[in-house]
Amino acid sequence: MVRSGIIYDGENLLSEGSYTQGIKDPYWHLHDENFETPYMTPRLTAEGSVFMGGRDVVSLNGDWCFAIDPMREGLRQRWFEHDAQPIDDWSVPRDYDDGSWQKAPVPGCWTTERDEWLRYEGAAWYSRSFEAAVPTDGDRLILRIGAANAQTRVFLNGAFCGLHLGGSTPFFCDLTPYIQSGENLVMIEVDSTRRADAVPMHHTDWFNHGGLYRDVELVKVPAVHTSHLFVRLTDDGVAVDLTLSSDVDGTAEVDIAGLAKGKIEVRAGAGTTILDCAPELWSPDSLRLYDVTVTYGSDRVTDRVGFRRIERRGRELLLNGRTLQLRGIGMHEEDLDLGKCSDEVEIRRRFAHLKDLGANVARAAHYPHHELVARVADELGILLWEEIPVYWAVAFDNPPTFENARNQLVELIRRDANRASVILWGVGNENADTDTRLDFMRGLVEAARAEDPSRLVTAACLINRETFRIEDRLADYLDVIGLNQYFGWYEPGFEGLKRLLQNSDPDRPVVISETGADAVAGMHGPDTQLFTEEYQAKVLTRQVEIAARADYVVGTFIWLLYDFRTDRRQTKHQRGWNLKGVVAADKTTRKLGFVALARAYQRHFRDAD
Ligand code: GCB
Repeated sequence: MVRSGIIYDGENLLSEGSYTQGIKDPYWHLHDENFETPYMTPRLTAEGSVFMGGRDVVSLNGDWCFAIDPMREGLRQRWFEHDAQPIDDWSVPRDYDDGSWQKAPVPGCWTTERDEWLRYEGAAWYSRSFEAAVPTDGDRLILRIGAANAQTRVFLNGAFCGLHLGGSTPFFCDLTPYIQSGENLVMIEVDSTRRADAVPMHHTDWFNHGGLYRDVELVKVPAVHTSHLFVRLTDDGVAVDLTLSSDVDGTAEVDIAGLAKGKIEVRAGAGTTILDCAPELWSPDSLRLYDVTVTYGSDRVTDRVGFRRIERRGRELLLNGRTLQLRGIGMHEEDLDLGKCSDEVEIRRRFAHLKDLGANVARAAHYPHHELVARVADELGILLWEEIPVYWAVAFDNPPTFENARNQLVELIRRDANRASVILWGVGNENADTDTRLDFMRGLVEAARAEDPSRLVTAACLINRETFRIEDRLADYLDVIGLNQYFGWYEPGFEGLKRLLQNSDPDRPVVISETGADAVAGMHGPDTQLFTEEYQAKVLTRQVEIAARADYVVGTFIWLLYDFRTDRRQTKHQRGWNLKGVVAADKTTRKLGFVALARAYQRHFRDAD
């Protein structure tokens, strides 16, 4: 194997050379600061998505070999090329030996794996082998990674397969060109370094967990396979959009069990049909899901889909034609033991708390949560706001940052397009109203609408502290205006909130997308004392009550369900935690605010009869 490297004449880097041929500098890897450049493309993007419903997969979850790599030696020395070399082989760097690495679980966050890794932010390598056969008849073998935070490079058998940007969406890597019969070695570099030009950027109010933290699996698909299937209710019946992996013409069959059957004429790899039928509608009170099967050639995919209509009329929100009020709660994906990992038990616990609050909707903040969240929400009748981490001051003037955000949005929409529970796509959170931000966000709104015309688009906007009005130029492009405001916490008292709501006269629905107050679980005192449970309870009660008086406010999302780790909070009460949860970080201890919020929701927001 030829290992290319840098030829160095003692002073200057001359050119790409070879480590084994004509070695001028055996220490080339010490001098090459462009070591990332060969591994920036190909990019793993939504274009490579595979529709997963109903497919057989081989799980690669389990213990992987693992090492942190703060100096980026894995790329500099090309560790992925050297596997299976004995460590007394003189031709390879002697800094690497993945067989003897420690084991780390996948899915898993290294930040919660060992105390000394809690604040390790940087690159780390995962490696494991698996058995496979070289696909025949044009079949493809695809690796799917549910999510890895935040920048991920995949290598198979020494070859670089692609780079994915973004820490919360699934991505796909076609391994077919590199697969060999028998044992294969996959190595994955996950880099959790925060960056100013990434999405999110380096400054956030949550903890930066690193890891390959969602499922990793292999799926074999035919040469022509379903990349995306989108099934939704329209005025004329059920629309089925099919996108195939290549530009073929043909006919696909669609079957919605107990409801309708039909054909989809596919031209240049895409087709739509509208099935004239009237499904029983899905709603939080009626959890009807239909089994949908689509077959194209030898490719057969399935999904369980609920049909419902979400729309806005003037300043109202309507679900299946009836007024909808959102009794909401924000959630992070964060766990004392699991970090960013979620499993079904954890997800069901969140939703059990949500139901106990009398809430009907969750804001899955501030990035795409585990895909099971929307599946379980479909099954339990909980509505969802899902969003991408365009949070605070992302590099709005940087086109690659926009492309990264757009790609994450499309990856999220393709993943959850068939989930009835998802009613809102959130495209941003608290971004200052500048010209570049407006262009950036308009682009995202357009991308969301192009990908999914059936849902509403929102963003969490800032209040204008000078005019006390809802005044964000982005509002004109949204279906629902989200408003983050913290009267009673960052702003003294509630008069400002009343003024703001009275001064404003939006032409579309508004939701309070965040409000709340920190409380130390177990700290009691008068309801005038900050950080007590009593004070938090008062803020939540007042907030819900005042917001409900404005007829254009169609709901509130309290910030938030559980206390969470965040390094930017360093008061004596917080010490690295945001304490706005109505439940403590143990996910068990309910604060007084929990009961207060449940009461306020019951009193002020009712479902339409
Ligand atoms: C916000 C942010 C959220 C923070 C929250 C807070 O406005 O959107 O991410 O955690 O305030 O607690 O201050």
